Formats: sequence, structure tokens, C-alpha cells
Amino acid sequence: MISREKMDKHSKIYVAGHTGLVGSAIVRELKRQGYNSLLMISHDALDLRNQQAVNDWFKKERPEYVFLAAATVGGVVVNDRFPGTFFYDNVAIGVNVIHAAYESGVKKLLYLGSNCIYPREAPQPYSEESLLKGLPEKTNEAYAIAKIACVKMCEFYNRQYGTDFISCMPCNAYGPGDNFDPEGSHVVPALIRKFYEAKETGASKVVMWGTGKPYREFIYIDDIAKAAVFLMKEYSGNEPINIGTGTEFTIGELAEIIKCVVGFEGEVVHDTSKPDGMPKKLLDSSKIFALGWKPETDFETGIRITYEDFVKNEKKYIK
Ligand code: GFB
Repeated sequence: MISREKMDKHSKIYVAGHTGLVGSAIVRELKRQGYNSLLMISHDALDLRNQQAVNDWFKKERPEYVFLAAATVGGVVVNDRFPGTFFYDNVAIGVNVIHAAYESGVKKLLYLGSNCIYPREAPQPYSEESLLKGLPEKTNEAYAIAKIACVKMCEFYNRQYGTDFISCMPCNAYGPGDNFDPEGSHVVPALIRKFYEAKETGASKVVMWGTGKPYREFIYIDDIAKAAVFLMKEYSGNEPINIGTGTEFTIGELAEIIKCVVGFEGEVVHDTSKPDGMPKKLLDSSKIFALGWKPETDFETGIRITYEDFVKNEKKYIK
């Protein structure tokens, strides 16, 4: 059994995926809280899909705590188009890092899952118990099955080896530093970019994907980071923990909010040849609320911050 020591300000903490949306927010939050021994390594220097390289790096660096936020991610269209990549990358990254953490005696690991792992037809809001009680949505089946495998791996290692590996399921994340690529991005950055470019070029309309009818629950990235650090300190157990806000919007409502924040005055039209994906995926976050965490950033504030950052750093985001 690995000792249940609490992370302290000098603990060696590895954030896997530190350049991504979630990982970079976790790094900011850890620094804000005074953790001063953070380990990060770029994708070029360490390919997390290579088990031997990952094992060697863990043996050399000996992290004590691991936030596993590295993943290949993207919006509904790329999930559907590249299932092989989404499956392989996410299984390999998760399996390699979790196994290396076990082998090198990591004290605690937090795995970042996703709301899409829950069965499409399970009752909503999804409680953690609905995991594996049905099939995932087809458009993100590969990503969901990869993430489910890693969530379960944490549980299996706890059961067999006495490790302290936990997992959490955030709802749809957004915030500064996101991917704004028109094809590969998620809906929030995609619509921010589309409305901004339409306003700048004087276009009369913006095309959004699907019917606009699906519901989504969005969470500002700093709130996920606070929840992740909170869970690392306060929670141990085999059951994954949902991280949500409890509030959902239709994609049509989301488009209206972003349109208003950006100040675009034209029309919004729908491209229904693009998939809607899940009709709805609201999380039941009562477990984390009962533990003592709550989201802090209201949706419109988060969208404004994200939009202002996008405008300020446009050149970085539009390559
Ligand atoms: O954000 P998004 O790609 O992810 O799409 P999912 C959410 C909804 O927004 C879908 C609609 O109904 C899209 O059809 N949408 C409207 C758009 N306009 C756009 C647009 O310009 N770009 C995008 N991307 N969507 C992904 C999963 O699902 O989200 C992953 O495929 C993962 O596995 C992740 O769970 C969080 O919420 O549909």
C-alpha cells in the first residue's frame, strides 16, 4: 500500500499536458497556491505514447503527485472523423502514464476524464453510477471508450496494488488558451472566432453546425483547475467525481450569448450536414458540491474573458 501523504508546497508534482487548456490552468492554479516544485515536459521531449520513454522519465524525475491532463482532444467533427487517432492516443497516454506512476511509486494521481464517457441514453443529470450502464454517443465513441479504459485502470490499480489513483469528469471546458481551429475546435472557441471574423470582415451571416438544439453544460477552465487541485487534496476513492456547474444552455442560446459579447449584428444560419452529437449531457455534481467545491465563474463573465484574450492574442490563435 502506498502512503496516503497529502501534497505539500514542496511536493514534486507532474502536470501531464501542461500546454493544453486544462493542464495549463492546473499549472496556474498550483502556482497561485504556492506549489513550487512543478515538473513539466514538452511533447517533443517526451512522447507519452511511448511506454519505455515514459517509464524512464518517471524513474529519473520521481514525481510524487501526477495530474494526468494530457490527451488528444477536439470537437464533435474531428472526434467522428479520426476515431483511430482519438482511441490510440488517449489509451496509450493514459495507460502509459498510469502504469509508470504505479511502477515508480507515485503517491497520488488524478486522471481527467470527460462527460462524454456516460451512456447516451442514461437518465440525466448523469450520476457517477451511470458509468458503463449503456453505450456512449457514436460520434465520440472512440474517445469515450479510451477515457473509460483509463478511469477503470485507476480503479483496477487501486484494487490490485493499493495505489491512490482518482479520476474526475469535467463537463465541457472553455477559456483562454483554447484551440481556435475552425475544424478541430470545440463549439465555444469556434463560435468566438466565427463571430469575431464576421464582425471584422463585415460578413452578413455566421454558419453554425447542427440544429442548435443540443444542450451543453460549460465550465470555465480555472474552475476545473481549482476542482482538480481540490480533489487531489481532499478525495480518495475508486468512484470518479463529476465536475460541473449544474447549468446548461442550448447551442442556439450559446450562439446568442457569444454573438452579443462579440457585438456581431448579422444573421446566424445552420449547417445541418454537420452532426449535433449528444442531445444533452448534464452532470450531477452533487458529490463534489457536498465535498466543498463550487464553481466561481459565471458563464457570461467567462465568455467575456475568453473573448478578450482571443482578441488580444489573435495572432497566436489564428495561425
Ligand atoms: O463543442 P463540440 O464540438 O463538442 O460541439 P461536443 C457541441 C455542439 O455545438 C454540437 C455544435 O451540437 C455541435 O454541432 N456546434 C455548432 C459546433 N457550431 C459549431 C462549431 O462551429 N464548432 C463545433 N465544434 N461545434 C465533444 C466530444 O463533444 O466535446 C468529445 O466529441 C468531448 O468527445 C468534448 O467530450 C468535450 O460536446 O459535442
